[in-house]
Amino acid sequence: MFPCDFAWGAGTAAYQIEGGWQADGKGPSIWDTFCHEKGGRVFGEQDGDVGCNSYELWEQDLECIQWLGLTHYRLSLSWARLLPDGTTRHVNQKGVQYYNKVIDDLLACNVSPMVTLYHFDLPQALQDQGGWKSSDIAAIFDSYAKFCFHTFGDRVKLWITINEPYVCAKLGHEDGIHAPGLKEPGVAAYVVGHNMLRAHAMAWHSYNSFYRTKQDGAVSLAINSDWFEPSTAGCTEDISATERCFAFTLGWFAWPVFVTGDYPEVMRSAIDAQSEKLGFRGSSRLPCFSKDEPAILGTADFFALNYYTSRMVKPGGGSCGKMSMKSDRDAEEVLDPSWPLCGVSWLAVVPHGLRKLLKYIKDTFSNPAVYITENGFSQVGPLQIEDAQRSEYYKETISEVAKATQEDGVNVRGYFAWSLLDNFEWADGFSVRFGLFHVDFGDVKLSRTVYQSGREYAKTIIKYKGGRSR
Ligand code: GBH
Repeated sequence: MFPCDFAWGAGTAAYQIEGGWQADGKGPSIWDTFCHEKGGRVFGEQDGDVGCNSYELWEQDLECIQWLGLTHYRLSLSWARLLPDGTTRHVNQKGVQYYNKVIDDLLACNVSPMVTLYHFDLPQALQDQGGWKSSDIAAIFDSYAKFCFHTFGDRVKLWITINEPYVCAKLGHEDGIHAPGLKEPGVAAYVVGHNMLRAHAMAWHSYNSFYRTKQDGAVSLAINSDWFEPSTAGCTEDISATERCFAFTLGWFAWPVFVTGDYPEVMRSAIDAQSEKLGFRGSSRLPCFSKDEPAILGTADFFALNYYTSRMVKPGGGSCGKMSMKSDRDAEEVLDPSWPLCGVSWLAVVPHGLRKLLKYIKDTFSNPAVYITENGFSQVGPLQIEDAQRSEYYKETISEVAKATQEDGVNVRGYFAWSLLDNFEWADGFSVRFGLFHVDFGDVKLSRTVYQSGREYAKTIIKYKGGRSR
């Protein structure tokens, strides 16, 4: 059903679980700043100061990982814990020790780490110099990446440079609902996305030139995408709106890396047309890649996909007369009434959307090796440890992945549930729970309790691994 070396994992991100925001010399990140601002934009003015306190309670997380029988664990490094001001001028040895212990403990338990270098938490010191909007950030990120490859790469074989550049760019710089909270619609997100691609590519080239021979690992970036379908099958307008949706999310990052070295033509022409309409003068809002810099094309050793949900698409949103990504894209996303919602309003449950998206990735990007680096279901409101519905959703989704592998011939190498633990869910604070383990945030011990969905996931792993013991 699944290849015997299939990766069965779960994921977390540093800011969402670690806490210890000032512990042992860690520098502040943009999420520390964003959460601490008065009249803040996070649910209940909550923050990740303590989170799941994984900085101190890592061993409990490891027990959860072992309990589930995972073969892989995806974690992210806190850049500001390792390099408090973001640069290699000053290394925080306590941070290095912490991640060394996590990685060594995992390997001692026969669990392979997949390590994300950047999951939304830029060192504040770098934000103060312009953050991802500054062109200098690419080289600074590259130094950080080299530092991590050098320090941890003897043991880490799967690397993700940047998690969801789409979310950082759009939610952080267009909508202002993620750190750094900027609202500069129609301009900043494209600049940020561009610099993230440059940063990713530089880091991949560094790995390729200086570390690959010795360390023999693989490097990619995690791209989030919904599955999109025309609202009315066969309707030409809906079909082209759907194309624009793909171009402005998945294509934005996947086209440069996997197909042409540049943005999708549909995206560029839509932005150009809208710029013209709005009387925009000056250089293109969607930057161009420089020939003097390392190539973007070919800078991924596998495809890393974060999939949560699906949408129907029709034209719309383009006539608001303002400069914004929405108006550039001119495509409206709608929900199919037959799709159940899970916890949060955006998460329509569409397991078969993942199968279709995987097939689309196979066909569009020349059959790459694919890791599903995130997929999951949330719970809000009263706590339900016996979360039968989430269990069911996981089961259905994994069976769609099986079909994609077996029937569609997609080269899926692994599946990572999001998330190992209930955690700080960004703008939603602790009000939304994505864990396979519940964390009791009301109790100082922050005790972890497995959900039914965690138990079922453990069983699924055993089933497919042919009786791996737990
Ligand atoms: C992931 O992004 C993140 O990588 C992860 O850290 C996070 O915990 C997980 O999602 C669960 O949320 O609120 O209507 O503006 C997934 C992609 C894109 C999904 C933005 C939520 C916000 C919709 N996300 N989207 S809305």
